[in-house]
Amino acid sequence: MKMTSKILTIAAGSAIIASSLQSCKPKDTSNVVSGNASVKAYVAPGKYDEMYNFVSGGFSGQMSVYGIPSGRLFRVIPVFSVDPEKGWGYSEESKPMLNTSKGFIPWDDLHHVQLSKTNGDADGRWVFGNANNTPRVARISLKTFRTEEIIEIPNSAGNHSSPFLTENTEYVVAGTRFSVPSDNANGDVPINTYKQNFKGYLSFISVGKEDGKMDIAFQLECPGVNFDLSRAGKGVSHGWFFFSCYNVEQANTLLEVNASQKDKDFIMAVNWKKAEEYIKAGKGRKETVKYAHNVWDESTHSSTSEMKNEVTVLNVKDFPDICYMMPCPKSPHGCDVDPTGEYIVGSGKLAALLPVFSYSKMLKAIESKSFDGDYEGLPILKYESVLHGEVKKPGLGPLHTEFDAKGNAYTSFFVSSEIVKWNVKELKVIDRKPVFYSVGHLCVAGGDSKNPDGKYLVAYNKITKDRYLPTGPELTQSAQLFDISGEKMEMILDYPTIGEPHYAQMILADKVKNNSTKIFKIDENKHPYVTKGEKESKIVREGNKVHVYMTCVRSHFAPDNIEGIKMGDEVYFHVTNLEQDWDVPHGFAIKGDANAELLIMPGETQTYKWVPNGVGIVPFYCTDFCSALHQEMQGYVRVSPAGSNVPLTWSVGTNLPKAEETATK
Ligand code: K7E
Ligand code: CUA
Repeated sequence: MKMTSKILTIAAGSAIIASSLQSCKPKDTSNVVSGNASVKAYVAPGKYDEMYNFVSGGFSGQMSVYGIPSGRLFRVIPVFSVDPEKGWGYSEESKPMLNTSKGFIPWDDLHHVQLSKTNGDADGRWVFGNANNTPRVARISLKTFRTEEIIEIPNSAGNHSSPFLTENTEYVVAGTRFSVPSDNANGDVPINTYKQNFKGYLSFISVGKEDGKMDIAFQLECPGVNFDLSRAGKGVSHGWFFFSCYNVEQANTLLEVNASQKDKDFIMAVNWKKAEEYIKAGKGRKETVKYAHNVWDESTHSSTSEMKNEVTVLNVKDFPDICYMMPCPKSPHGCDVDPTGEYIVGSGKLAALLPVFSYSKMLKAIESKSFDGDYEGLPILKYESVLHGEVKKPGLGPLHTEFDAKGNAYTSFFVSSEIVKWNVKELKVIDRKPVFYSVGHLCVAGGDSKNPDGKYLVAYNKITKDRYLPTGPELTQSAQLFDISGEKMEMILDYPTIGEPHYAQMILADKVKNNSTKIFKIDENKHPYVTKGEKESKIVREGNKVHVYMTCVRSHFAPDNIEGIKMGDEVYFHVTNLEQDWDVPHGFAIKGDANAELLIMPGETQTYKWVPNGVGIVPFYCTDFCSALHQEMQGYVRVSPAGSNVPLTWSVGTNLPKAEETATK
């Protein structure tokens, strides 16, 4: 009886919170884009956009590339999910990229993108993304717009507070969303031993200055809370990192109620320079773990997956000058640092105000030990002594904040469905505009950098409802573009997006476009199965493995007639695209096979594994419309029964020597 009534109380409480978290529809849904505004988003046919916009795909696991201000979609870059369109996860070369300590995983959930930085500004070299579900960080090349590296993160679960970069891309940082027992601890424990057994790990992944190669430099073992989001300090606060934490109650069930009990959660300030010193001084402990490190090599057009087995861990409890807790009202989500590095904005999802913390006040509070007890051994700084001030009644359900170069901040409000512009120093609201509906992240051009470009803002909305033609129960997620060059924000465009966007970033096109790869030089192709000219094409049988060294060029494959393949064979088509011309990929697909297609870039070799599933003639063809005679770009394989003595033969341009003979057999 007692039990039941307790459950009812919890359920009722959760209903109240849940309903307050649902969005309310802004009143003036009639808000429309004026004729003048549409000109601002207009990019004439044949003209380039001003900015690249890299947008997370959420549960699609991919990253998409848009032009701003037109909102035109240029490319979907496969990252953590297989992409049959591009053969990602299907070609032999790309399969290792999706390998993990648990084997090949075809999907993930990508929430945050981060452009690599030099001196606090995007430098146009790489863009990073996080896998939320099976913790990983990916690095994508902005030369090839291809995922070049994926590193798995041990001791982590729900890699949400990730990937966030320090000012010179010294580290990509990843905080765990779920605290869990560490990988090498006995995890077979009751769930309600959370407080004793669950830990929260922060991972500092180093990034090679020239090649971008990632390596887990060290991990910080922290109290078992949920790390949600983070930002590096910059400028004055370079050397520090800030993480929003929720569930400091350490609840293990019904978090919507049980992790909303306390008036304040925390933003954890981490002195990573100090942590680095301790690591250099050998204070870390080595832990045996298992994680995959996958690297794409542009010269071999292939990837490798290496299993690693050790990380260095520092338990922050043993080093009291690394971590400090700043109280932050009500389940903070976004934790954003302004361009100067002095101000840190916490966005409590359930808070009716926006606290802005001061880095210099924080330093003073640490110096003068202005503490309010501790949280699991980590000093709690007094709220008043670290607070710059609060923005009062800014809106409902603040999530994320970005900045312009004029001292203004822009915050997204999920519940009240609006973007609010406010002045960081004076904490005064300047403007508010409704969005349609329930915005999650927002992105200002360069909005997390030291020198924001501040001309455009995009709101990434969670709910689309009546904005587009209905498409069944689910509607595309909607992005809304604002011109923020003036005092007031002006909405200039709606455009649909791929998957569910969370964070996105924008960069001036000039920083990227001239470095973009056009072709791969065939002379430099070091693929072990490359075929550098048609005359070199051949087929080699090794037992039941058959290697087809194939070329393609407008508009034929060589060879395009193959006989002597038998049931039980494993056939590897190593297809080299001989083109040396921009934007001329060829495709490769084969009838009735459970694999996808290949899409082979100029000068590249890619491999298609085929296990024949029936005796007979099996056609293959080019899937990418490459020339006027694309439809002629095709071929045949003859599959014979196991044990057949049909000899292995291949040709192009002539009928097989034994055509007549075999036809009569
Ligand atoms: Cu706010 Cu996953 Cu960054 Cu979505 S998160 S909105
Ligand atoms: Cu090659 Cu179509």
